[in-house]
Formats: sequence, C-alpha cells, structure tokens
Amino acid sequence: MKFSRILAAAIIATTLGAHAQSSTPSSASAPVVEGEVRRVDKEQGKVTLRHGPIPNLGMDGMSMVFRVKEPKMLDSLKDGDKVKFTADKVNGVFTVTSIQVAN
Ligand SMILES: [Cu+2]
Repeated sequence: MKFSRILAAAIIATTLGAHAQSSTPSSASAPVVEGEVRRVDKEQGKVTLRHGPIPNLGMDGMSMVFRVKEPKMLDSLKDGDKVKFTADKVNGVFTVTSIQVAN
C-alpha cells in the first residue's frame, strides 16, 4: 500500500514537472550555453553539439547528441556553426529547447 502511494506521488510529480517545463519559456528556466554544431540530423530531429558546461543538467563540456524541441530549429544550422543554446531534460531525453547561431 505504502509503495503504491509513493509510486503514485512520483508519477504525479513527474507529470507536473513536464507541465511546468512545457509552459515556461526556456530562456527563463535554463541558462544559455555555448556550443559548436558537429552534425545535423534533420530526419531524426537531432543535433550533435560540442558544448560547454550545462549547469542545469549537471554536465561538463563534451560532445553529444541532443534532440531538438522543434525540427525546424535545425533549418538554420550547419556543421561548424558556433551556437548559443538552452537545453533541458524533456520526457527523460536531453533536448535543445532554443538555439541560435553566434558566429
Ligand atoms: Cu553533454
């Protein structure tokens, strides 16, 4: 009984968290991070970025693949672009929530 109540609370918390993320402007909730585009995958809606530290995700600098919140965000990106972006964990997936070229 106790376990199922904890589980229910966790599910509710997760749902509320997802709601808060989607209704809050990303620029207000996540710090802007500098990065460089390594690879754009429009079919999969993904981008590989070499990025600096991302404090809200507890990450140091590295190269990794992100999902993008909107596929059209990839249209203005190409390999080698210097970018400024915000990232968050959306439904358990590291996701770029905003991005702009900073050349
Ligand atoms: Cu990373």
